[in-house]
Amino acid sequence: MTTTNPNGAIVAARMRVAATPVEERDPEERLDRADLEALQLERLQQTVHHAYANVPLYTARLDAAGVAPADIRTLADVARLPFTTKADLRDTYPFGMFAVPMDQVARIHASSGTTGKPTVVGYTAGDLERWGDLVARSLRAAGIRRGMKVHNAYGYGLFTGGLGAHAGIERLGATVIPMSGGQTARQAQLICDFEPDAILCTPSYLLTIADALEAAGVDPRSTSLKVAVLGAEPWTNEMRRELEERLDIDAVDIYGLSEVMGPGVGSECVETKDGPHIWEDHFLPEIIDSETGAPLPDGEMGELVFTSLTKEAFPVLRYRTRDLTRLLPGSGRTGMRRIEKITGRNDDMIILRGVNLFPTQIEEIALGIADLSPHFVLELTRSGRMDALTVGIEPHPDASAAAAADAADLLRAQVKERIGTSVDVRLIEPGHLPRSEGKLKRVYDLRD
Ligand code: DLL
Repeated sequence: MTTTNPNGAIVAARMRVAATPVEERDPEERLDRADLEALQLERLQQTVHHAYANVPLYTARLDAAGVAPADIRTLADVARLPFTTKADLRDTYPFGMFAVPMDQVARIHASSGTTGKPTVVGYTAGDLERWGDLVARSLRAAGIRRGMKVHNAYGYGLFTGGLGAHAGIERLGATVIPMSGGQTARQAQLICDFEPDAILCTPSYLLTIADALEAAGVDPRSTSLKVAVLGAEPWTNEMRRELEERLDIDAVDIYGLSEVMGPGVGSECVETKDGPHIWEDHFLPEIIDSETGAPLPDGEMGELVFTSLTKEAFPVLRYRTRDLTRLLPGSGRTGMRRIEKITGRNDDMIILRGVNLFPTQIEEIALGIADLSPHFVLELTRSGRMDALTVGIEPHPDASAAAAADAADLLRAQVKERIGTSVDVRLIEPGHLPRSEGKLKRVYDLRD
């Protein structure tokens, strides 16, 4: 059973786990807006001083902009600071933006990046402690408690997902099952044997695991799992509904990025499921116009930008995430603002004959058609000067050939109607598309 909440999110009518009672929340989660903003300002001032004094790139940038750390007198003054981008991390590869001597760096993570050098980030022991606390806060908001078993299928290693989630589970006092990604048949087996209450992985990987359970003759609804904390890639409320119904769980959204910390920059509350609350005591969010860089008011769509407020080894000033969303008032945690569920990144946007399209828009439409599966890829090709997009999609395994063909026609028609562009749809035999083991690659650009 699902219903739609006032924010348009599709939520389960019945929760499988309980919301966090107010008295079990961190004191910061209970701050009112004025006290939170006072804390943010104090921490912002410290961060700007620290970054200016210890990172040559920030010294040079602030000097060039004519801004001194002492000029930051209000939270709005953050807009006087220059932006930081992924290119800055690449240009200072590997450790040029660390703000503490190496003997204070307790851990390094890196993201592979699709092109060129990876981006490298560092943490002091204090940073790792705060990160563990924030992931614990995120998991608590998702309804996970001490005494529960948590199957962690985010990848361990340089990716922040595995080890970041791991520390939070331990910090919460729950039992961690450190699976990492991959070996999917074994994941399914251990879910049956160890009976975890919760699973942490990407939404696309949870689909793969559900398939593996079925392949092993296990009804995915019959496992011990009650809640999944899913993130690291864009996913829609339609995917939430699909996963909740398929596995009889609550599916909760966790957000983060390595440059800003890792998982747990923000997270949803299980009782509202209306977009991640940003843990604003540690990160100051802004929304800007991607084209002009101008700050936008709360409620308007734009690019999400973060300034860290407590990071020691790797402070970031106005880091441009390339994620597109808007800031909304808090709901489950009233003092902290939320972001609308992120369904697109600047980088993922396909411009097809003048129309902007995100892969999640296809996901949303495909999941509304019963005879289609959630497994699809997007292929961009060019013939002459015309770009074309083909949606390669597996029909639902139980659909007849005729039903699958009708479903493909319906997908084509709905994409045209709702997005305003023509695409080709190619049906692919069930089980033949590559399955996710982490972050799923959906778009294949075959244009030369
Ligand atoms: O993906 C950190 C993470 C791990 C978050 C596990 C949540 C769970 P990166 O590899 O640096 O870090 O990728 C960050 O992934 O800028 C978004 O584009 C995307 N992303 C992360 N979480 C979400 C989410 C980790 N909940 C990039 N919804 C971000 C949509 C997300 N996109």
